[in-house]
Amino acid sequence: MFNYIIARTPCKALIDGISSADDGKPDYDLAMKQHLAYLDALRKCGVEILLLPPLEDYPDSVFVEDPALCTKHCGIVTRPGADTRRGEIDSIEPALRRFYGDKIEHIKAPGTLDAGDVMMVGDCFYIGKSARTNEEGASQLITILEKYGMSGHVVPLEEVLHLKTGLAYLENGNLLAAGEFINKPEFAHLNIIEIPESESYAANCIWVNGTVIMPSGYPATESRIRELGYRVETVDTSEYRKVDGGVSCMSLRF
Ligand code: CIR
Repeated sequence: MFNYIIARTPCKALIDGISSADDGKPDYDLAMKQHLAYLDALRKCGVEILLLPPLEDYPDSVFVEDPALCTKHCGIVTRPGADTRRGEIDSIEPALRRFYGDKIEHIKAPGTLDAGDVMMVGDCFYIGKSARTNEEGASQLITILEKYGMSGHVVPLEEVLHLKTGLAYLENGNLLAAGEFINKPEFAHLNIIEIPESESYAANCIWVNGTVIMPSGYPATESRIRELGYRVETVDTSEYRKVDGGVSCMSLRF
């Protein structure tokens, strides 16, 4: 069960967020509307939301998933791999302290880690080694997790930005997987739900207390998730997709 969500209102500079999508810049007004609808979908899942104010100096700061990792036992302030995002940690740490008190840990230089590369499966965390998360960042995270009785395992990735760009754990042993993740031996013990290439963006979903929140417009994926018995909430994330973001990136869930 998740009780809390941390999210951040998108700033106007979102239109200058890092992008590899080649799909134009986000429309800020539409992005705001989509963000409100996303928060509504979360509220329906019975969580309390802490909404942080926009940070104009950080175009990608709506993607709160990357500068922090929230576990059952501690909050971890990461060290984001992109220079333009590193300063986001200064304003996420006070938010974490409200929930975790002094149980706050940090990823330190030369480690880098975006928590979009970290997927929680119970007490075990899979850590993508990516363009944003380096070996040192991953190994620091494993040390922190072990200190609190949890574990971490590194998964190299090549094709996508973050581990959770192509994977979503829906609890109960069910894992949505797209592209390079479909056949990874690390996940062979889980029930893999294969996302077709044409819907690969929909692999980025979140499970929140029995409901799966997913992007709208991906009917094959949606029906597979429904067949598994989940309640589904769809949200339009078109403006976030333009800056490589999706459903998971816009919240911390714990
Ligand atoms: C970035 O490149 O950092 C942002 N434009 C997108 C971050 C997406 N975050 C995530 O997948 N956790």
